[in-house]
Amino acid sequence: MNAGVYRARRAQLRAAVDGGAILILGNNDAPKNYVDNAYPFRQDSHFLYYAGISETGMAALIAPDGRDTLYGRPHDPDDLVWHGPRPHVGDHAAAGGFAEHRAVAELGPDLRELAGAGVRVHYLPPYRAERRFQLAELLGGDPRAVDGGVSAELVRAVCAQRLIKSRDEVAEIEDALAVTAEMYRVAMGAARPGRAEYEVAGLMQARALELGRREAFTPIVTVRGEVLHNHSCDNTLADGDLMLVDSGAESPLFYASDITRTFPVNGRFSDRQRRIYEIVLAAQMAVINAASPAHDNKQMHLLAARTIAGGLTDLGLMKGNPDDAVAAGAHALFFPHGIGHMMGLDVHDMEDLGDIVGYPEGEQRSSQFGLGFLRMTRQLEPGFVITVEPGIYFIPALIDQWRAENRHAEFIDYDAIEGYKGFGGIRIEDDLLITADGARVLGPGIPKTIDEVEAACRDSND
Ligand SMILES: [Mn+2]
Repeated sequence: MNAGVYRARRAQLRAAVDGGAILILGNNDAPKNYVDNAYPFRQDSHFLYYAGISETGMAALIAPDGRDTLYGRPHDPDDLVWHGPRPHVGDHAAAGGFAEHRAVAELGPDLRELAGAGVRVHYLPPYRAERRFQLAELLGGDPRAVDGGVSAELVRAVCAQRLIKSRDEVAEIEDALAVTAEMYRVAMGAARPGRAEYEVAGLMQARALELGRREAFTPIVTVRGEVLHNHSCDNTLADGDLMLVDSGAESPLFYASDITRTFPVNGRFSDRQRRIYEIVLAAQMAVINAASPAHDNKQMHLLAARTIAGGLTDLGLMKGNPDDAVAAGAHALFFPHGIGHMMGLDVHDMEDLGDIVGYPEGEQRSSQFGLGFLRMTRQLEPGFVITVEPGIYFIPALIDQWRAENRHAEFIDYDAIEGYKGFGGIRIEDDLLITADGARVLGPGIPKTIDEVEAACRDSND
């Protein structure tokens, strides 16, 4: 994006924070096992939003007088040998629309000078331990006091601004989704009995890399879909298994995409898999069709939950009135997580800022199992990008535990679900833009109906 975009974003932020200077720190390399062997660098998302520069050792200072300064590492002659020529801090400053640029070594003295003149320095909550020490050193204080000094005003202002996605940001997300669609085409074609989960994961990652992209988060590629955040992929795919893949590529400007598809390893859903799949798909489509600024996201969650409870009641796995079952929380045995979350530069957008992103101020998370995992209850607004990701899972240990407690026995037929242990899980996830009067599924179509998924599974890659 051009320099004017970043300048305008900073001006809007400055206007939303009443006085003081605003410090947005970039990320440094994060060591894996020693300093020079680092994790792949990922810039801080707030820094990307307000400065647009993906490089280590930088900071942006948004001054009350409107003269913004970019801080960066000056050139070290050795860098030329190890890292090759790279842009000067001044070049970055011009690209980001900064009036001033200085060596990062000047940041501490500059901040202490501001503090000495009685100017408050607003900063965001640190999510890396190293950042706490950096802030303490820069501002002259105790690392243990850093969290207490976070600016609630700045958190509110950044959140309000980043929640609403511009046309250019939506285009970035759709660009990421085009790559993600390719990754799913590969995955559905590659899955077959005898292959390992890691082979499918590797082929998906290879497709992203071939297209010059990285994954936006550690993917889930598993036939044990009932383990919600299953990051191991050592299982061998077997005839009759369902494979659940939750993955997404990053855009050129580091926006995320987040898609889940569940497909049969042998290319054809069994009747039982088909029936459960149709319920999950119905829940997802109900939310996609209903989502608009007229609703809040808790309503969307409960709509999905009622659709799931209704479907499972028709199947004979649940019983009684589905609405009452959802009010009691009985559906959470099968659908224990939330319907979705904000998405943008972060896959869970701004989760580092806390529940202020998804919850109206003062509203606490529910204490009910399942509903408490919902990351967002907010009223939907035009420009929000959210995920819609209902699922049905058969988690043997949870079924046993609830059955032993006779929990919600008036709504759950425990005898009927006994035979579903080993079924795994089904989740279907898309990314949704809220518009003035409805919502639009972002990106190119990725096979989702039973016919589409089975056809994509038949398209072998080799
Ligand atoms: Mn998601």
